[in-house]
Amino acid sequence: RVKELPKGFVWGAATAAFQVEGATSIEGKGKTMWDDYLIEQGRFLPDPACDFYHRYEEDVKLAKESGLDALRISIAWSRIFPDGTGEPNPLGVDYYHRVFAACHENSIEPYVTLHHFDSPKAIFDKGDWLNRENIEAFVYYAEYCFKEFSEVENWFTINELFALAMGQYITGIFPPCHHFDVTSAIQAQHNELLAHAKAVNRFKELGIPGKIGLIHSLHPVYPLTDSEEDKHAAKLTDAFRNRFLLDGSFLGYYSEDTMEAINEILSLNDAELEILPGDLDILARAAIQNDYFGLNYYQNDFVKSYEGESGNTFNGTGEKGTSSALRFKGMGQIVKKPGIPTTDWDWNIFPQGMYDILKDVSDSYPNCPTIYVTENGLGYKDVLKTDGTVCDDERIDFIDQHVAAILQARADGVDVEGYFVWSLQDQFSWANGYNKRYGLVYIDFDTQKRYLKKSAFWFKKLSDTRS
Ligand code: BGP
Repeated sequence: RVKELPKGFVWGAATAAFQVEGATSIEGKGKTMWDDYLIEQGRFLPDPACDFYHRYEEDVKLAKESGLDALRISIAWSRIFPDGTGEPNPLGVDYYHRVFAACHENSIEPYVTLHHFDSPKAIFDKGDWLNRENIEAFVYYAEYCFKEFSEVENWFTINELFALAMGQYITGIFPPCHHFDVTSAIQAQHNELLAHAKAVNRFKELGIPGKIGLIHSLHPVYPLTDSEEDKHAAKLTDAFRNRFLLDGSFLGYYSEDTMEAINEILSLNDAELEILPGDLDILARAAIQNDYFGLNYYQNDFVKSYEGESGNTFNGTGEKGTSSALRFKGMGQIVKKPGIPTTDWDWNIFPQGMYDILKDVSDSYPNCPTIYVTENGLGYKDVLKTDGTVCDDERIDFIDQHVAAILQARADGVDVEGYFVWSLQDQFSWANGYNKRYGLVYIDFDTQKRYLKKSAFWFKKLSDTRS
């Protein structure tokens, strides 16, 4: 399949602070929205995860050995501002300077996300993204980072606004665990778009050298059948899951088509969205100032029309077949399609979706700048053999097929310039814990020993084809 990569193509891996660092309560770090919740839930803890806080030098070297020249890292807001705002914590600031230095010593470019699902507890307790005061706190934090970490050239404001809002307010698998609270889900996304836009506008006003963008996880949506009902359900789902955020990010307003679908969903759920005067001006200013767009793609959605009440069952254990269709009143239901392979966590494996969504974004949003695929990967129950090897052929095959789709989109005119596999190393998964492994590097969580998987060697081989 993929024999070589284009010259200059960015070849990286992604991580997120809370999923790798551990060290959740030392050296002045404040709590996040997750700390108490995970203890109460009692399934798995985020400490020490893969102890990146203490082992970042080793991991960055392993990234180099795997042929990476870019690494997505997120800053934990509550490591810089333990209470979300106020005075910075010098130990947290120093830690990230050291991480970025380690990257640069290994010729790895850090791509830095400011918010990756980990609002400080103080911010979360005040309503998280639903409270507009927190938007200002985010911009304050962002501005501090832009100025302090001048060694960083590539920034992302917020990771996966949709996945966060869905987890928090629709499926209830992220704190505060509300179910089908449609008003909060849509409002949180609008407010996050504002936070992103304000941070981008500030970045440009201050003339910060470097580049900035945001990250959306997109699922291309396909009607299960050709029936008018399924097509309509797919249109609604696409508006709710993709268009609302893409419009807000790259048009600077929500198009009539999108709002027609969103309003249909809102009215059937007795939900509402508040857009204040001035909001759209803020979005419009940012919409033309993004330097790049980070697109995360894991899977697509097949959609069937649905008339009943909302509900779903989540597979957070990796026992194949234990999730149910997501049934969403007034929108549709997301179902499996016979013949389409799935992972142990019931995620579709559908590389065609990567091509389709890249093409769609590039064709529909002329303001969308250069795209990086900032996450894609396979959650798998990898096995470490006694000889220290991990033979993850399934992962290699998955990445290979998806990178092939990206290169095809590129050949067909899409400006896509890089790929970040999720993830560099096995790490903590928000709603699945530790048996869902994604890394190029295997972590023995008992000993914290690292082992390069077969996929890391494959990644390195492809990396070398660029020179
Ligand atoms: C994305 C997140 C990541 C990561 C990944 C895999 O939505 O940005 O943080 O966790 O998905 O998801 P999961 O861990 O649920 O399998």
